[in-house]
Amino acid sequence: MKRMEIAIRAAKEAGIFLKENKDSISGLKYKGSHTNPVTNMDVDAQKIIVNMIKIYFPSDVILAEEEIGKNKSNKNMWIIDPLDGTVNYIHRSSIYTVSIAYMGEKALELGVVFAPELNELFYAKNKEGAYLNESKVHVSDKSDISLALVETGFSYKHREREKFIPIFSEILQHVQDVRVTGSAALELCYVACGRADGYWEYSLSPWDLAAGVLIAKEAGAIISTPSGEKLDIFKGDILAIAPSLYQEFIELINRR
Ligand code: LIP
Repeated sequence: MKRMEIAIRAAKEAGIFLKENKDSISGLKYKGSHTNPVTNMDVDAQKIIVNMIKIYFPSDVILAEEEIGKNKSNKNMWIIDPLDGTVNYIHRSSIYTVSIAYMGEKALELGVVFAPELNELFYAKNKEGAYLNESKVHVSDKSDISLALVETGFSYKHREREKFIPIFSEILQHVQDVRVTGSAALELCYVACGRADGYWEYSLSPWDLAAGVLIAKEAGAIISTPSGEKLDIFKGDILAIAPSLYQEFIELINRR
């Protein structure tokens, strides 16, 4: 059994579990502040994924959002967000995903993002293109930033939110519109399939980013930090954007 097959099977099983048990949310806790909730559903969805991986790849290392004593490696491991969009989920929104990636020795090897209530499965393998369900996807060819629809998100950390507002204001004045969906993984996939022309956000976790970054890259997006440096998913600042918008967007976002 190949890792991609297990990743897709696990994402679908965990996603269907989340969808079918939305009214069984309990054990609502907060990690640090009221803006960062965790529920029994995050933990139970993660168990579905981790148990399946351990059956087929018992010696694989796993980094998962709700894992106690998270592994300290940064390669040859699974990177899992069992429920990306937790705030949306606890408010009964349908905008949430399961995100599963595998980081090899030098690069991300596979990424799977499943949105169960949208019935959308995004996936990619390194150097093999990006797909939505059975169709190959590509970033948009937008070149006029005033006509660009870009996505972003608000950090759980209050001090980050205060710093973010001036940047948000600058971008909002120069693009067609800005959207915040609450799931980094889905926002990266929307850049991959051209529904959005770019996405940027700060202070994310590696599990928010890993799968969506590979999918967006394989669909032709330029991937960097918002300041134009090489992305490190373990540092959490991300820009994924259609190539023809990159230079102008970088200049805009670094005015503040
Ligand atoms: C969320 C991200 C989102 C970000 C939220 C949160 P979670 O991940 O997907 O983009 O704005 O602050 O980090 O916590 O729902 O897995």
